[in-house]
Amino acid sequence: MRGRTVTLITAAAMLAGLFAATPADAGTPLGTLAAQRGKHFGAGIDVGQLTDVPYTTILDREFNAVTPMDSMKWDATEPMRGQFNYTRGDRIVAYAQQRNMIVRGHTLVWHSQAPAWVQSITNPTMLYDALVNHVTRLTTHYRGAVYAWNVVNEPLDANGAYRNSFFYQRLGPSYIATAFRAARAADPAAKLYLSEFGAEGLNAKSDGLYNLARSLLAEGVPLDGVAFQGHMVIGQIPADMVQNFQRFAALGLDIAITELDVRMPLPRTAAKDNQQAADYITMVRACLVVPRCKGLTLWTFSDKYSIIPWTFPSQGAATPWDANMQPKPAYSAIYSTLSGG
Ligand code: 9MR
Repeated sequence: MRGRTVTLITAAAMLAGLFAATPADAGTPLGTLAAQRGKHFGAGIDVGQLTDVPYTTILDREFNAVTPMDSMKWDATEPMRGQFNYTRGDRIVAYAQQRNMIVRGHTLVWHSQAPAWVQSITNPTMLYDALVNHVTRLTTHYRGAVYAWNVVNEPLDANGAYRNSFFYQRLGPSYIATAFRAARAADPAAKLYLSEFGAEGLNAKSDGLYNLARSLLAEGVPLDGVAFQGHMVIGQIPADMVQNFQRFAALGLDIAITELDVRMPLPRTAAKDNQQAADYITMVRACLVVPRCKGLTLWTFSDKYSIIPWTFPSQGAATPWDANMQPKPAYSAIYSTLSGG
């Protein structure tokens, strides 16, 4: 009887620890716990948020990695041909370096947030030159400061075929290899990643991504890793995600979860919060159980700056801290999982 009571209390305490919002300053920083497991724990951030003290208090305490959400994209860094602007990216790097955080660079070649002048280059040789120049200049400027680059972002369509982007239309699939080779030539030490969304589980898109990664490696292209963005929906984490991650790792590649959020249909309820907490556990655990998974990055960690409400109308509350920087059950869930629970 006594033993049974103890068991019940323990189970209740465990559940409370897992699903009740613990004060944000209660325990060991998540970044420290992740580092103890050999992983980084990162946040997507941008310069506009760095003066938000309640926000940066959590950032500084909990995270050991950052990704600029927009400041290193082509439209930010080379808005006019040959005119490079590193101001915002440099601020992120300086912020990170002062706090011993690593920086994941995002992103060198993407069909979106590419300035009009790039998109309007119809001559393949000129577009090739512009691409090589952009990649070379960025990776040279941030050599030694950026630990890993998402070199090419979202090159596939939902079926796993090449996305019919302006890069693909003018250069064919070789623009991908070209970008990786230029990045490696300029910064031999940075880890070079291929990034995609919707490829977390086994599906047509991840099959396409797997075949692309395998063929790049077969051609000797300097590909080091695959970035799974991890824009997830509550209750819909693919059951075969770890199996999928493992097949990429088996190619000899690193992997990372690079833009994690778990959105829900609004309004928030306790039941949805608990489902979301369970989903964050599944995501964190997937990285923990795959040795080649280098870490996770949240996009971002507070609902105040989450892109979900304006990307997916009537959805939101996708991050572990609410818009007032109060931790949700997802925070406690990540905490327990990284602690070994
Ligand atoms: O977080 C980014 C947001 O600030 C931008 O307005 C948006 C524009 O496309 O891009 C967001 O981040 C995207 C990321 O760079 C690539 N994967 C999808 C993300 C959400 O759109």
